[in-house]
Amino acid sequence: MHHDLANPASNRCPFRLRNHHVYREPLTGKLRLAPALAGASRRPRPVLEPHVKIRILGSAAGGGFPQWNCNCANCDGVRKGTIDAVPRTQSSIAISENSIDWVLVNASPDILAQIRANPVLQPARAIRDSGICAVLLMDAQIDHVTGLLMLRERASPLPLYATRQVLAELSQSLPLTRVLGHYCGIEAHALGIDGAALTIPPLVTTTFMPVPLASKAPPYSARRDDPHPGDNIGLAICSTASGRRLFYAPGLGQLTPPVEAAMRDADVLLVDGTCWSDDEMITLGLSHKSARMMGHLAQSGPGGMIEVLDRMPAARKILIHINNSNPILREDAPERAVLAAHGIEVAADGMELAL
Ligand code: HKS
Ligand code: ZN
Ligand code: ZN
Repeated sequence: MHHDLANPASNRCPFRLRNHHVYREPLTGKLRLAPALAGASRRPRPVLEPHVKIRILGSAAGGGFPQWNCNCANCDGVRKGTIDAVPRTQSSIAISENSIDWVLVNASPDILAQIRANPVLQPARAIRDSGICAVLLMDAQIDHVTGLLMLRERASPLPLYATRQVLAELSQSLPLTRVLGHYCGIEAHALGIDGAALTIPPLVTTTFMPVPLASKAPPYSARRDDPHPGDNIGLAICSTASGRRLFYAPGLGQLTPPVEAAMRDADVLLVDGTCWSDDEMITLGLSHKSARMMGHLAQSGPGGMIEVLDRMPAARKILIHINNSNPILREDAPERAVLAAHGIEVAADGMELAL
């Protein structure tokens, strides 16, 4: 699938490199008439190919869909093929400007299947090679980091971008970086949460701005009950060529002012779709915890994600990190019709976005 922005918002990106000849109409990669000028005696204006591509490698929450140990109606139904739903791997996205070098955002336990399903990530240039040029981690959750172990055979140290807190977890409680030191090695880059944006080589027209989230360190962490800014981040990804932005937050429990601001600034929102209702997992007998207790804002109900998205100007609003228990996994569910009425989409593996 390839989706362009249907109705891009105005150019709000503070980075103005190379954008002097980029227009703000929908990006199609072809010459076209701007609607206001159609029929007028003006020459068509060139519209450039979108520079920044975002590939959704995985769209499910931890455990994937179906989840290995689950017999809920969704998991059972998708296994048997009796419901209108497609399987999904654990959430991860990849970002590229040239379709050759990709920054992986979160390394899911399903990374090998995701590489198999996305030929652009496969070796193309040398006897040993990968399209993955760097990995950025948004937290230290098992469903977001354990894929790092699968990248151990690479020939050079893996550039890894994460906050100091996340890097600390990965050298202490879950010491993946120490383990990987005996294989490819890690080239660690600490992400600041002071509102500064960074670039990740070899990408040059994409900036990444970490946004601190109010949430907790993972269950395994020694710091679980002592939360700090930097334990979890959202990510504002900006194409400096088009000025368009995406806000990515697969785990979002609370709307703090910086999150609200980043969401308002975004042309595309790719946010927490874990649960439809706050008590979903309790009602189904799957957990004793509500979505909120697990750091996830449910879609329905007062103050829920639908209400949040309703007040955002983004051209596209997409849910990701969808738990196996969520009724929106069924294409024909009434909950899906509710989302559609609010202009909200549901991510699927293989979906591609462009900025
Ligand atoms: C299931 C899981 C549910 C699930 C929960 C969370 C819990 C944890 C924490 C999550 C996720 C999937 N698939 N991470 O049993 O159905 O307490 O911090 O992030 O991906 S939240
Ligand atoms: Zn998760
Ligand atoms: Zn299930």
